[in-house]
Amino acid sequence: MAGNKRFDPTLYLVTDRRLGGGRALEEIVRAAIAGGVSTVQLREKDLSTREFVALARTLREITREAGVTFIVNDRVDVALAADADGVHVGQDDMPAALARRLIGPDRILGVTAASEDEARRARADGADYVGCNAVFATPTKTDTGPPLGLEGLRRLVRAVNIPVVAIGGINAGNAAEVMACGVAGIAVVSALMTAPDVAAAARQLRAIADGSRGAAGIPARPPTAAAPGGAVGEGGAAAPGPRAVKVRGAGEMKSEGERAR
Ligand code: TZP
Ligand code: MG
Repeated sequence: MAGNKRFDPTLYLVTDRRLGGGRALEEIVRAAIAGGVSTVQLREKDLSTREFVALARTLREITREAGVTFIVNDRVDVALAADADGVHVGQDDMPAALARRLIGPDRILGVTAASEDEARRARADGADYVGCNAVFATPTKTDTGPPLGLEGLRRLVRAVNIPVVAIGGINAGNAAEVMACGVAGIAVVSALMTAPDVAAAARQLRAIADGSRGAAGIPARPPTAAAPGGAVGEGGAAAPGPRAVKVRGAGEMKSEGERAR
């Protein structure tokens, strides 16, 4: 059983096998974890269900051995079949409230949001974290709408009292300023999938993410829950150095007002 609601999104790898340059996805994921990736999301758009499940089960084993959170993109059924820690849905996927009912209270639900309204609705529907869509324009995903930019990202972070994970065009050159917006972590596809040395690239991004958390922008919130490595409570505006975010569980609901700054 998964149910790992205390998860660390600091450096969040979203996979895209097609960018791996012929390397096995398992090999890339292992290297990324060795370099410091804390959450892995399996994102597949053209596999059969059977192939998707098989690959998810393989990555489940790899991530479980490493103690890394494992999320499946889009597919609640595949997430359950692979005993993933959670599922991530977009605005055109399984509605978040239904996904929550299907996965139960203990698995992690991530929801993509492109606006403050979508982020608030995601939270109300049971999301544990929001993936912002997208900070910068990126060739990896071209249907994201206008990029949020750093100011839009800051507004989105302020809008909800659950962690926000930034995604879209993030690399070693901009990761620090993205983290400084108060996000709980950075999610990347190409910055790791295309890296010649995946472990080294992950190590570099992880160091930047750890070093620049809460450095500017939104003031840090004090930790409210203890966890190995130093956890923070709800909200992505983490104090410097935390390694785990305690996501909302039943009975832990807080009002949006508590996030007001
Ligand atoms: N969702 C929003 S942008 C994006 C996804 C999956 C792709 C991000 O890819 P990259 O290569 O990290 O810019
Ligand atoms: Mg989707």
